[in-house]
Amino acid sequence: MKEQMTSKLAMELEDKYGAHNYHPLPVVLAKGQGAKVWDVEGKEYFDFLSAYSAVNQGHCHPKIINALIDQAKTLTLTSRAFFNDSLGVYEKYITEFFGYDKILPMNTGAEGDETALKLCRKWAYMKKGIAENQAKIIVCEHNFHGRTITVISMSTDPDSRGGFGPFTPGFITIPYNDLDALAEALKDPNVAGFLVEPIQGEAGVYVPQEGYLKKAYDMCKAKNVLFIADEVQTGIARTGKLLACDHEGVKPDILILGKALSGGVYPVSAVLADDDIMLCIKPGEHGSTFGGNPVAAKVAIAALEVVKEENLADKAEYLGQIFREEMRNINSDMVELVRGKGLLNAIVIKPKNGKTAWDVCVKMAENGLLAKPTHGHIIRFAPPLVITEEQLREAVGIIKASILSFN
Ligand code: IF1
Repeated sequence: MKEQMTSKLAMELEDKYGAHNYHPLPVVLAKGQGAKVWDVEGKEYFDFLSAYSAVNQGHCHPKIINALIDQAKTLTLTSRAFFNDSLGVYEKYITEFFGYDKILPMNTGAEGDETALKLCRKWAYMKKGIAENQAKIIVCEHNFHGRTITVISMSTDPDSRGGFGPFTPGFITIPYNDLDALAEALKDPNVAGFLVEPIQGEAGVYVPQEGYLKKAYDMCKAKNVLFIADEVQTGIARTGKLLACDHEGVKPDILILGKALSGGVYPVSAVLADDDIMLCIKPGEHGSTFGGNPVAAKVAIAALEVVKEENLADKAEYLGQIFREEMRNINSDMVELVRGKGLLNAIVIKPKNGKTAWDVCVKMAENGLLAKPTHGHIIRFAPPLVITEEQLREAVGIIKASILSFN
């Protein structure tokens, strides 16, 4: 007899049989639709994490789910040993959508970053004339680009990199949002690229000063260095524009996408670049079993069509203004700072009477809203972009009541 699933049982199973590489909030989800999720016992929540900005189009968006089902019943995986009738259609669609010559399709965000690093190094040796194995890539302190060994080799976070050495060489680390430090690092003739998050999500939604991205881009161009934007978390309308770089009119030389590229329905990532960069990788030099598979292709087309059809970027911009305004009006000294762009926002919590950001998140969960602290005292708020204004205002009420309950 199959045991009845309960939240308690689900957590026990994960504890006993799963690696302990996460510390989730004690909430067990069973259903999602739009901006809402439900736990095993049927309690309803506003989802204000959106799987770290992978569910921008809302949970189980019907258009994306139907694309998944239709293709899954037809042809799921061919490998790239052969052509198929979906990949080229997707490649045309996405390159025209973002304005690049070509895409290299992968699956996870980390694979997208790894692909961008390989592409940048190849370009350095083939086009910039840097000596083999001497290419350097500038990265920022407090970056987050994924969990693979080379990606954590760029990390400054002890939790991300501690105990996983030895690390991949060839990175120069500078402070984020510091153009003088970038100028200094760019003096090195072996620098091939600058990899940057337009907003540092994991670090706590750090929005750089106005003009930082444009100035950084111009400085890179002046030194024939590739500007590489990791928009895995900030892309796909999350910050109020299709890409966070669009706020400053910057077109990255290499663009990395992931997460909401599939609406949270399937692992899909992508690296976009023009021919003079992309064609540095020749047949057999890079790839992936699932990269660009027919299901990923059809799901990503549907996910991007939803972004356009439902005007998600403008919605994020409009609702984000309301959200930050409301957060700044909370009458509590626990709210130290509010920052963000579009519907990627965070509040910095000042502990009060021993209560921390974690306690606020537990209280919000009790009150029907899910969010999770990052780096201890920062709570990121990133609802699906399909949330309605009415739902957003209801959610703001929950956040306010939860924080004020500690007064
Ligand atoms: C986890 C963090 C966020 C990303 C950026 C690449 C990747 C990510 C800017 C890699 C992934 C995820 C990873 C996930 C939780 C989440 C996360 F808390 F880990 F740091 F969003 F901030 N570039 N971020 O944010 O993409 O390989 O995961 O598909 O590791 O728990 P991925």
